This record gives sequence, structure tokens and C-alpha cells, in this order.
Amino acid sequence: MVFRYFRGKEKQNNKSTIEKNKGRGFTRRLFFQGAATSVLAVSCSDANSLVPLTDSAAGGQLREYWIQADSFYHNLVPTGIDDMSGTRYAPNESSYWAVGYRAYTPGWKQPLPSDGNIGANSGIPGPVLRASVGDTIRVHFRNNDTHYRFCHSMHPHGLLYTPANDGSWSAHDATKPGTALKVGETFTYEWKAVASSVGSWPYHDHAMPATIAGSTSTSGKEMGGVSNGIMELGAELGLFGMIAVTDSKTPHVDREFILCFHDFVEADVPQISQDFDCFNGYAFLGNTPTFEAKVGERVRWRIMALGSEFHVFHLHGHRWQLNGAFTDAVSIGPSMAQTFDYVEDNPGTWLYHCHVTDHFMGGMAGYYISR
Ligand SMILES: [Cu+2]
Repeated sequence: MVFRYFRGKEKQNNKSTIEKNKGRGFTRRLFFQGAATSVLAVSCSDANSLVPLTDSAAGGQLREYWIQADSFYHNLVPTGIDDMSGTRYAPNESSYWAVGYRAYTPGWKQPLPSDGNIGANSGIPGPVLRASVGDTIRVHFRNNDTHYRFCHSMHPHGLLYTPANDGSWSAHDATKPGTALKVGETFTYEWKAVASSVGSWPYHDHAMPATIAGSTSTSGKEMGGVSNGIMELGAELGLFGMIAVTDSKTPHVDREFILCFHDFVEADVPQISQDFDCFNGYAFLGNTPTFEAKVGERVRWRIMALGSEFHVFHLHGHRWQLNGAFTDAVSIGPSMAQTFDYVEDNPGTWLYHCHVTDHFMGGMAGYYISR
């Protein structure tokens, strides 16, 4: 029998399943490898004090990106097993048609290879968009969603932009350029990194509501009594990524980890067999990214969330400073992001996960290895 994670009434079943599966691929000992030593925390650049909305930084760079929304078939649980509970998934139970942002060479000719700047460039999340204060980010965007043929856009958080570069659609101004590109259409956005842009921010699809055939979602009905689609369905399918802005005060780090919290609702995406809670396009321990650092290295996490849920990032064995206080758990809601640094000093294989129990069991767990 295949056991699954369900919300609500059937949760009780799931609990006993986890008991039965104890010792299959996951041991408690894993949590406690390595000795507990004190952690030297360092604070991030001070992005919290009041700064002018616009700045006079002159001579900023132009950071030009060619980005395409591509559709591709994607398995959220590629190993076929949740290392935490031992639950198994056949590929057709955890796969769906995804849409993700990918960075290309000029003219959208060739996808760029993965590197330390843009990340894996595999589509979920999209490429990391980087800027220093004073820089302008110019994105040449093209919709290549040949599977769903939905309209898509790009909308940034944290940067300075005009309404013409906002990328968000509304029925009130339905033909506004850049807010809902049809397949094959292109648009160029320009966004500026100002002093108040320092930190981590999401960008995401903000085109009109859409519905996948077979969807049983009622999310549109909650607002107006009429369901005419799911707002930001494109972002749920994978159209999101991280913006990272630094200034001259941002400390150098040896490692930087990008972590996106996002959730899939079966009612919205009927191709999947249940709801999934994901990190960077993957669900469950052994499938989500494994992050690695060495003792003595300065480590930075940039975390963000999209979707319909609030999350709590927790990393075992470590503490850091955020907003003037020490912590080992950080809450973030949809569209929020956080940046925090520490110096690695506690070797071992550790867990990072969302501490909301539903989400932890629904897939939001991963390994962090310190050597
Ligand atoms: Cu969560």
C-alpha cells in the first residue's frame, strides 16, 4: 500500500504511517551529527535604517538579461521517495507541466549554463537577478509557454520602477503593454536598484488569472462570487525567482544559498496527485536542494516565499542575527524575503525545513551539510 500525505481528516492516518516508516531512509541520529559549538553570528548589511527612496549613485552598471518563460515537464519528487517518511511516489503522481523563467544569450538564442551568479537556470526558480545600488536591470522578456499558451509577465519587488514597467495585469487596463504577453510576444522591462533595494526580493508572473482544464479550484469564488481563474497561476506553475541587491556595505560571503518556498494545490494543478510544499521546485528530503558549507566560511541565505501559505524557515544547529536579535527560525509570508549571514562553525549533516508541521510533512525539508 502506498501512503500519502493528506491535509485535514486523513492526517491521523499519515501520522501512523510515519511511525511505521521510522528508520526507512531517515534516522534521528542524522539530526545530531557533529558537536554543538558556539556560533559566531554576523549581521547583514544594515538595510533596515531609513534611506531615501531614490539615490544619487552615479555611474551604475546596466545589467541586461534575456529571459524566457519556458514550459517543460517536471517531476517534484525525482528520487521517487520522501527520505523523511519513506513514502514512495510514482513519476506520474508528482509530475506536471511546469512553466519557469530561464536566462538566455542575447536574442533568446541559447539558454545560459548554470553558474554562481544566476544559479542552476533550470527554470524553478528562475535566474537570480543581481544588482548593486545604482544599477539598472533591463530584462528582455519573451513568453515561450507553448504547453498551456497562457499569458505571462514579469513583476519585480524591491526595485524602483515606473507603472509602465510594473508587469501586473488588471481587467481595468487589460491591454497595458508588458502585463500579459501572449506566446511569442516580447517586452523589455527596466528596473532600478536604489538604496532601499538592498536585500532579497522575489520576482514573479503577474498576468491575468488562468485555469487549467480539470481544475476544481474555487479560489476565484472567494472574492467576487464568480470563479474566473486563479490569480498568479503562472507563479504557482513555477514562474518566480530571486532578486539580490547589494551595496558597498554588504559583506562578502563565501557561500550564498537561494531558497524559495512555494506550494502546489492539487485543485489548481490537477496533474499532480496531492498538494505539495516545495523548495526550489522540489518536494521532500532527498529531492530538495542539499546546501553545503565548510567550517570558517561566511554563509548567506536568501529566502523568499510565494503562494498562499505562511512559512517558518528553520535550520538545525545554527543561529544568526536578524533585525537586531538572535534567532534560528524566520517567518515569511507570500512575496516576503529575508537575508541573513553567519560564519559556519558546526560540522554535521543537518536539516533545514519549514517549521509549519503541514508544510514540513508536505515536502518542505532538506539537508544542509557542513564539513
Ligand atoms: Cu511552510
